[in-house]
Amino acid sequence: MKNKHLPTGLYYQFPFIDRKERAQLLDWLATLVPLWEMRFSENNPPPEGDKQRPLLRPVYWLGNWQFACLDYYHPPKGILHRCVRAETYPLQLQKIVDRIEFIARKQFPKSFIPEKWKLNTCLINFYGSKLEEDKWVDRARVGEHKDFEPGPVGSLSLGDRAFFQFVNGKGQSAEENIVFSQWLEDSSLQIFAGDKWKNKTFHRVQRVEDKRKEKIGPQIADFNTRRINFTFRYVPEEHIYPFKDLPQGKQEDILPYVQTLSLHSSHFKKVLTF
Ligand SMILES: O=C(O)CCC(=O)C(=O)O
Repeated sequence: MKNKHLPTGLYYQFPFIDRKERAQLLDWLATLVPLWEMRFSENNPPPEGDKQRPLLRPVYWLGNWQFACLDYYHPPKGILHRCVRAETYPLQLQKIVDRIEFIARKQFPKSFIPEKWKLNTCLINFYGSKLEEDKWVDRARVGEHKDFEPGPVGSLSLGDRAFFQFVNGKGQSAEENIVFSQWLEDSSLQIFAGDKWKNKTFHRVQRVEDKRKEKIGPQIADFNTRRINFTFRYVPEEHIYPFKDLPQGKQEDILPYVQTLSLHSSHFKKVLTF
């Protein structure tokens, strides 16, 4: 199913990847060791009224890692020392990304695509349930937010389907707040672009079904993954920093994460030897 009746700036294709590509991606995903990051750190403590907390889910980043405690990429002001050079895409993923870029350039007006735009950044979100004091607690959702990286964002979904919405405001649940809803199926591609979907509205994942009962992703302690989503974004190269170029306090804050990553990633192993 393709895009027939979607508003300008939205694209949806199901299925987008075939069974072989899906199987290859799942084999590779099983080798990852995602991080369960804390929102804040020693040098970036919670602001008044907020508190230290783990993220809702484990994540993995490719291209550059936007550590939560470095406050994510948020142009125009929040660009310095937020994106840390990370692993490149494995070949099978790069081929998929090339196809997504091709579709975006073909589907959207030129004005939606920034100069030098390429999907050089990927956030992999692991959605599922967490074991907390002997109870499985559903953590498979994302609250209203914007992806601040410029240009189209591509989103590839694996596993149970997710109910995804664009909404006008943060934290309002009224029906009239909802601008557009879309079920994101296993192996589907969604792309969103342009002022309306990137800047004017927020997006969220309201819920993820629990129907497929398929084991996907790596083993994660006390966590049961039922959906994995890749969002591909663009960060200008000049805003991506090697670990060694971060100020000392920021290096200290993310060092435990980099050490953990280095146990399984040759990229992060090298980072620590310089
Ligand atoms: O999981 C999804 O479909 C959306 C994820 C998302 O909103 C994000 O990574 O910013």
